Amino acid sequence: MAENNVVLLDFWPSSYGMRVKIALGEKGISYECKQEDFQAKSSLLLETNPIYKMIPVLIHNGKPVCESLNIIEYIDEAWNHKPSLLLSDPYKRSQARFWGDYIDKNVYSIGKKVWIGKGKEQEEGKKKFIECLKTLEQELGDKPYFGGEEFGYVDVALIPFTSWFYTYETYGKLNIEEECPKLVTWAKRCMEKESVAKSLPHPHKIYDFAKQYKQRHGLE
Ligand SMILES: N[C@@H](CCC(=O)N[C@@H](CS)C(=O)NCC(=O)O)C(=O)O
Repeated sequence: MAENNVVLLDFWPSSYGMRVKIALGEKGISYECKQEDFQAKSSLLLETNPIYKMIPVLIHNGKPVCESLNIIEYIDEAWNHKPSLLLSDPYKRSQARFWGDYIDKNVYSIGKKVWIGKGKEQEEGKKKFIECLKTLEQELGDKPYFGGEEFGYVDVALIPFTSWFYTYETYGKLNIEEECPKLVTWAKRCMEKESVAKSLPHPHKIYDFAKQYKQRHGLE
């Protein structure tokens, strides 16, 4: 399919937006990235994602695609040259979607309790967050990537959250590498890929953002 016009509506600290940038990078697709201001959402965002009014939105030749995991699948199918992000085997595809869904149901919501929560809520969040990472680490096992030998869908889904690890560690007084060494090794392996390195902001930049967010919302 012709590349033509590809626009990404994004907000730079968003792990969901990072997923789309990685997928586009893996396929070598050039695109225009437009940053959104959530206090004054653009008419383009409201028109292209009228249901959720959230980023990321991928606009391909004027047609919007919403929801980051759905966008990754769209990119993989619309630009169906290698590398493939989802494997062709139906069972392996279903497993990858299962883990993508697990990440979506757990990592952000539990992680938020670690960097924003206080007292008991934060302590419970920390425990659950490490449990969640350990579950993912177990699924990774001794494979280089979640799908096996090649970087793919589940890696794209999870790796952006590692740019927030420094923030979780700092606010939650955690040491993720001590708790989940294999997962951290996997993250370092993923960071060797240009598509990932170019799409993830520096963890200190994310921390500064988180700090300002907390100050703005009276959460410090
Ligand atoms: N399930 C969505 C989540 C996207 C999401 O949470 N986007 C946030 C930024 S991280 C957003 O646009 N928030 C704007 C708002 O809540 O008004 C996806 O995977 O794309």
